[in-house]
Amino acid sequence: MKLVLAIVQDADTPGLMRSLSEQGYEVTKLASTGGFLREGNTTLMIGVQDDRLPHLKTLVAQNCRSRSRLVTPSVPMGEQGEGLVADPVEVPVGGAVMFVVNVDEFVRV
Ligand code: 2BA
Repeated sequence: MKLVLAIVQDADTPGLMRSLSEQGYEVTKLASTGGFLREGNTTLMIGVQDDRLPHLKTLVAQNCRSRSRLVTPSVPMGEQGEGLVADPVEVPVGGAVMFVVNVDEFVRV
């Protein structure tokens, strides 16, 4: 068995959770925040049998699309405080980031 930690954008979460539920996956949803953009995202914990892992990856890929966000880099203060306005840069986000972890034991009591 594997534990998949899937970090997805909030906008993709409802559709992905619907697909996962329809396909019989069990999911726990956690509210999370990206360390770089400091924006909310969603982390899904999905316990899955090894043979279903490729199908799960396909579902995630189908439901999560890549977007870009504009970020204004912070610039260190200059001596005269001039020329410090940095242009926004585009940062790609997603589709999704997945960690796949081996599960030693799954217990339901
Ligand atoms: P954030 O940390 O908010 O990152 C959003 C996007 O910013 C990333 O998209 C990436 O394109 C870019 N980015 C992140 N760190 C950067 C840096 N130091 N310099 C330049 N650009 C940077 P994704 O790679 O699709 O990641 C989406 C979200 O997945 C991340 O949100 C974070 O919450 C999570 N994530 C990604 N890689 C991770 C990792 N190795 N460990 C833990 N969480 C991760």
